[in-house]
Amino acid sequence: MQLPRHIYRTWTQADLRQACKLYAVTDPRWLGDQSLAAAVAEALVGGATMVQLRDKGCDTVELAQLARGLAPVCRVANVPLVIDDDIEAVKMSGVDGVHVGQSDASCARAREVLGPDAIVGVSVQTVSQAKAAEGAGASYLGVGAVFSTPTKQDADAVSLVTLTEICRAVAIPVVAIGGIDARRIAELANTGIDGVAVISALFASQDIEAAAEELRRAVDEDL
Ligand code: TZP
Ligand code: MG
Repeated sequence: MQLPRHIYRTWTQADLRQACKLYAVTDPRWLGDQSLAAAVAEALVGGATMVQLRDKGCDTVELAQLARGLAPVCRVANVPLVIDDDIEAVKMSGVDGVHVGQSDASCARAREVLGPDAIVGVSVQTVSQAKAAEGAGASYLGVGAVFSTPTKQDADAVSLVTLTEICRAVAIPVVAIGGIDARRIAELANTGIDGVAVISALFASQDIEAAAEELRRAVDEDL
């Protein structure tokens, strides 16, 4: 049975700021013979604070199915779960929200379809995109790629100066993404970000739980 999101809980902006500390973005490439739920559970035990289901190879029904599998794991950890890029899959699965990029459905559209309590995250690369997303009802912003990354080779680069300007320009939480590992988190210390979003630093690791612990320690100590 699917538990509708509004019966489960909603996330305040203060909750979301905490949830943005260590944002785990999934990638099927690294799973091997481990299930997605098992990999995510390890990340959560290690200290991940939000999860995004991201799988460019799935259609809407498949994404909704995967999301239904992850939802109980995230709920036990009291961590929000959002889906990359697919508003319909969010509606079907009843998870907490969606993350949209600049070439996906608009933030305003996502907000309109999912309602005022849903989480709507938006990827931005400039101050004007950041202000527009906040004005359109974004819950948080993802900014990147702050470092180059093999995970998304076509990602636009965002300088740390622009990242800092974006953090100053908006009141909603901001997470940096792209090429971030525990060692590089200190480089982001004075930008004003609330946390980091990572794919390979977590899911390409042989020990996801230990990787999450190390990342979380760096976030808590360095940001
Ligand atoms: N958006 C900008 S960079 C990126 C996305 C989805 C990939 C981040 O992956 P990694 O492995 O943490 O560098
Ligand atoms: Mg997208």
